[in-house]
Amino acid sequence: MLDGCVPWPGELAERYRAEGYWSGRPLDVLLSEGARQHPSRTALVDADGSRWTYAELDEWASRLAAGLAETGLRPGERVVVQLPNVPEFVALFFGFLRAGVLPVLALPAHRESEIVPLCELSEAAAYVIADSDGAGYDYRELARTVGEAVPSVRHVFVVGEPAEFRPLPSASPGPPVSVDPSDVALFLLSGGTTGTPKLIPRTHQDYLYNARASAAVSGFSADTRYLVALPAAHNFALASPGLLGAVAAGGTVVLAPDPSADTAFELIERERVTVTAVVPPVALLWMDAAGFMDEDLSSLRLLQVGGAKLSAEPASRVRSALGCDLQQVFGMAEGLLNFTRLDDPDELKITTQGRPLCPADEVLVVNPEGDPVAPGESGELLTRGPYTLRGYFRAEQHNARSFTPDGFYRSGDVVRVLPSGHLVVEGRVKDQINRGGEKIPAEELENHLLAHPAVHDAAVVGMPDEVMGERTCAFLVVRGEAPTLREVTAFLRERGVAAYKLPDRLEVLDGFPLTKVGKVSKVALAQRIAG
Ligand code: J2J
Repeated sequence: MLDGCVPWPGELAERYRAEGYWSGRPLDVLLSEGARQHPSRTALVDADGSRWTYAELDEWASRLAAGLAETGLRPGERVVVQLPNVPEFVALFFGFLRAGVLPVLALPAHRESEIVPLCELSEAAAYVIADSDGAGYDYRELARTVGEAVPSVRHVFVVGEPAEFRPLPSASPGPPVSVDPSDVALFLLSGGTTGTPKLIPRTHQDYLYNARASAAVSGFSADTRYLVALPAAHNFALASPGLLGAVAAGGTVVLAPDPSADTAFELIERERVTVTAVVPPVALLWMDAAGFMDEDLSSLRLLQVGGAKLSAEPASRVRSALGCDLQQVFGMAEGLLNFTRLDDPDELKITTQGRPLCPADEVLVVNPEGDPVAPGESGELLTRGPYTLRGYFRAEQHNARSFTPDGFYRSGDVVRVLPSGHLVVEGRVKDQINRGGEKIPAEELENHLLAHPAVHDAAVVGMPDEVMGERTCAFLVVRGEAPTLREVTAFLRERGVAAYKLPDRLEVLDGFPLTKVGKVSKVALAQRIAG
């Protein structure tokens, strides 16, 4: 396995192979087999209505792969990819797999403070962007900063107007590069809890299983038309089952530039979309909008909701509001995916976050001492399995804390397991805010706040919010005059912090409440602003 990654131990690897979860095939077979089996079916449709068959997408990916190689990118090198939901994302994703070059999937919302450390940590050889986000933000500016700050970045490729950079490379396809299916295919980003980014290596065969098994459990077929409403770089929209699941099933991927009801409903009607995945605030918005918008949503059969907890009340309204079935998905880019099943009773679909995808997923629920709780009691979810990472990339110290000695990933989520095996997510022990599915590592934001000249101490906590689930409150102890929320957010933007990480509220205190062991008590802080 790539240096800096932690492989599965031999015994478990043997089991995953023997039981058929690891097929020993590269991830790219999803597209290459599709192109062989049904070349003329529609694989991809973009927001403007441009369409690509499986054969065309396959050819495009091969040309990109050849272009990447011709540019001098070698197998095993990393490339940070930051693209919106454009067709180039899909073609390039497969192009990278074919060239053996490893994409590091950043989100379009990321800015300098996320992208520079990512490029450094991954020692990225290149950076791929769109020219702009369509709303006035110019990624080429960010690329200039990256180019100056990170010497390993040799190339910047731009979808759109390249300015001084390069367009996406393209060349006549050469012989395929052979890849080891047990090695890394791509890197996903962790939601994180610390001050520095964490990269999640996903191997060819683990991600292939992830996409195929998710597609099966969600009933994907050749008739599936999947709307990519969340960022395609997110594990949910990419592979749970996401666009890779749709390709695995021989279905069609439809790209939405944003998840607004206006955009999504129009595409659902135009393309007869059958399934999509959203975060809870988007589901709430869509349910409200469906009441007064008149697009025809009758093609929609399934709405997947995950990324943050969907409460039972809105969950119970999905069918009447949108005319489709609900599937709750509790997943993580680190691996473990839980789905409610299509044939589960309504009660489970509405009140649980699903059960593990794979029979070989091991789930432990433990108390703060690390001992298993009694069945049905709540505790922290630990997990290992055929598609759950064994360690973050180049993060030995962090790995020692994030994994048990026998390789279970400490999810930081507090869950309870029902007799049926379904999990109910009850909370969290990790120091992270989940703002409508977008994850904010508290320590990272606190470090940025501490850089402000008037800030003596900072503590960030989540506050309950009806729509977002949580919003972010920054508590500050200040020197001299306290800055306003507007000043603080302007300061954070200036530092290149992604907009979704900006605090929604500011509270200034003389000092922080402490726990018995003298640490800042986030529980006490959260209580101050609850309700
Ligand atoms: C409560 N919390 C949830 C849920 C994720 C599918 C779906 C989601 C993600 C994802 C994903 C939750 N109820 N239904 O990768 O493939 C919180 C938990 C979890 C963290 C992971 C996928 N679904 N969560 O959200 O890596 O705290 O993945 O540990 O972004 O989101 O975040 P992320």
